[in-house]
Amino acid sequence: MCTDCGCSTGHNHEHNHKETINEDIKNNPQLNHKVKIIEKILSKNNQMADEIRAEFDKHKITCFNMMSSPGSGKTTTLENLADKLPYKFAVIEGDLETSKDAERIRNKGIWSFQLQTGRACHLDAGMVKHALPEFPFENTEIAFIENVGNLVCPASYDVGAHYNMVFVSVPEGDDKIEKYPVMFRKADIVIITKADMIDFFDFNIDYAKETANKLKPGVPVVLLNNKTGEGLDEIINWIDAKRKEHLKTLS
Ligand SMILES: Nc1nc2c(ncn2[C@@H]2O[C@H](COP(=O)(O)OP(=O)(O)OP(=O)(O)O)[C@@H](O)[C@H]2O)c(=O)[nH]1
Ligand SMILES: [Mg+2]
Repeated sequence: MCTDCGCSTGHNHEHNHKETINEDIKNNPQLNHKVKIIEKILSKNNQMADEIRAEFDKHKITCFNMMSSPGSGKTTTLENLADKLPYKFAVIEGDLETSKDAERIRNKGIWSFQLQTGRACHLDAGMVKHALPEFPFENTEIAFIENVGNLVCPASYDVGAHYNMVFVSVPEGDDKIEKYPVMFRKADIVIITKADMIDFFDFNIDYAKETANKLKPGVPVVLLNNKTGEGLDEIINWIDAKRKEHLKTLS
């Protein structure tokens, strides 16, 4: 898995190989040292993420972290939201290279800042901080952070958002939710994109809903067709509810 950032060490749940890993760490001073360093990095990241959230809170901005594997439809959903979401929003984009996604968002008349991570397979709070000096705090109600396309590592890094939106597309297969539990446990909403492809893939919606709810009881699962916009209103209603929920915590 990811050797750049050590994301793979985040084993905090039951696995049948858990004991082996713990024993390995205990008996291997080098591994033990590495785990301590990663814990320190994550704790520093969490502290920075809290600072980012506090900055958003100060300006009454609700922030959503969008995560999925590459190409699930995060940017396309943002483009469609630009036409319909009744809130002023801004977007922080994360990709290894290029500013393509930020350009797509700007083409819709929305402020966007591109973070290029180079080799890193996820955004972290330190990276997101780089976007803040230019962020239009005074003219924004909602911030979206589009994370690097990756169904594993972004789940381990708090980026200062209030809520997580996790996308999975029909062509990826209905087993992805179960196979990537760390990500789906973090989801406040699961959005199944490319619903127009359902007849071409053996994607069982009921099974996807069931597995999502096993990992995160009560999580809403929305089917989205970005070609027709079907499902977008449901997502907008959810964003609206979360926005109101967030504002209540500030008063
Ligand atoms: N058929 C169909 N295609 C879609 C849908 N949503 C997105 N796409 C297509 O899927 C491709 C990838 O979409 P993006 O929005 O760029 O995906 P992304 O998640 O932002 O990708 P990364 O930023 O690279 O991780 C594009 O060709 C979109 O047009 C959908 O609902 N149906
Ligand atoms: Mg994108």
